[in-house]
Amino acid sequence: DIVDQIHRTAYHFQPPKHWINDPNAPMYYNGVYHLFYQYNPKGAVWGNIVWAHSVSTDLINWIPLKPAIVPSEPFDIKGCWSGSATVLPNNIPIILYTGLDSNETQLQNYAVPANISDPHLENWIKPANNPLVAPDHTVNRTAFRDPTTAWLGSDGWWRMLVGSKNKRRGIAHLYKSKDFMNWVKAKHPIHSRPDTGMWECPDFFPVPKSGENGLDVGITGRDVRHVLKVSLDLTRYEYYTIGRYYPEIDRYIPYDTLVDGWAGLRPDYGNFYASKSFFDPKTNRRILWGWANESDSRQDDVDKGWAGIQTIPRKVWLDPSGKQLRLWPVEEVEKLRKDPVLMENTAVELGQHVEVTGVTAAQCDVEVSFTIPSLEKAEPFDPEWVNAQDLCAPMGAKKQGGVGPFGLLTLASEDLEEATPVFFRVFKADTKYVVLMCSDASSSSLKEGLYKPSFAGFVNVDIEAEKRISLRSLIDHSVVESFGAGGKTCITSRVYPTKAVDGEAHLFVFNNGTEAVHVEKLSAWSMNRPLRMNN
Ligand code: DQQ
Repeated sequence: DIVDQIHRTAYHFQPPKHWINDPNAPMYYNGVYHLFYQYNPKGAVWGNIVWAHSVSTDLINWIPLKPAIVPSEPFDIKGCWSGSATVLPNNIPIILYTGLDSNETQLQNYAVPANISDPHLENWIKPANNPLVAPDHTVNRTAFRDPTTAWLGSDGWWRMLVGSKNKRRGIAHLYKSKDFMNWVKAKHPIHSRPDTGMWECPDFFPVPKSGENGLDVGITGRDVRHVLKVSLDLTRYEYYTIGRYYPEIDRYIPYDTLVDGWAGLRPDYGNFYASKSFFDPKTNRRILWGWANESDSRQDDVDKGWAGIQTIPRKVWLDPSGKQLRLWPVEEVEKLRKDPVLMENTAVELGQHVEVTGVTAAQCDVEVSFTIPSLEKAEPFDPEWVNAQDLCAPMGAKKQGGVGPFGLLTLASEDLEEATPVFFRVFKADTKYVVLMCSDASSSSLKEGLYKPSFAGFVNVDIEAEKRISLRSLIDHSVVESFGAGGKTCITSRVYPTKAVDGEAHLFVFNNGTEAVHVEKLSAWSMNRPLRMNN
């Protein structure tokens, strides 16, 4: 049977077939970007996990290599799970990963390149002194995984984190070593939190207090903040905090003004999991990769022959407020833009939808800034509304508002029966305005049996002072990755239109609020396919 491949992405990272999940050990080494990822070489469902490996010089075109790490030894015979790369001071990269032994005990292992002068680092060796770390009696042996990039303290000790839990307490264990080979568990975890469940794929990194540059791990100091991101197994969402890292006492302490738990800040409020960042010394950026799982059924995945994509890598830095991160697609993706179209100074009134013509709407990049002449008509905000996601379904694009909903109708059919609206809605609270951003898959497809969540997050902007807000969406057949207010709130949706496919897909600007909004400027580009994408 020829399976319909209309939902395969064009410029997102995908192998030709089979299942993928977490990005692993992203790194830049001697002029080459490496991406490893969890991969099932035998099918489109999770299982038989190996580390697939691709390389790139621009984060856009990717060359596939053979799997780098596959189950072969007693310490990883039941699976080679997630991990990270560390480039040692002598410029040798080393991978830390979780291996499952025959009892499915989770162990922390390492692998090194067989030939350091091979520019692709195709072959990896697992030395005989593995595993490096086995769970002691205080550690849950089946909840002990996903080692971070290690960092060297000024006291000469290496440190790494391993995700874990104790009953319902989420934990990031800290391990220390003088020689990278012998590791001891620190007296206490670097951080933990009750009632958050298993912390998968912890990511711990410094960010400068100001500016958009990144920092390599291990940098500390007065002008540096630290970020701890964890992936919550129980909710399948990620959250992060910003805080201070005190190497002398081996603790990370988040700012108490931030929520440390399920309701905390998220790098993405949609379908985005197991993310991992790395420092790119070529451009002084910190870059974050995340996995976007399918939202169709298991049978759909089997029929398609593939499942899972990596989102476009994002530059990450600290917002000048110090209160959240900002994320933005790496500028390399702009190399794929062609045939720009422009819309300027266009008023969009209540109930209007204005088509953006001249782009391949199923495969495009669109950036728009809206100005809002008046906030007078903003609907009242109920202080009980703490969870943004509860609001997006009842207050979708079709529910008329005051200021908003306004935004984009992505992957829309001509008759608008199918569309994934990405939009803002402004409310008036007691003393300030509250901005909600939604990416609503509920009417994305006429097909039944799909997961069609209404994802949402609040956007921390002073809309009263700015009177404008921006939105960017990267649209690629079955994925819409959106960035509100310059990357303050990001939402990724996976959608499977039946009518709004390829040449039948449309893009509109819409407003369903009584207050007219203005498109100050909208730029949209059709997107080329990379010349080389794992083929
Ligand atoms: N996926 C890996 C684990 C990790 C989980 C297994 C997160 O190492 O905890 O494929 O998606």
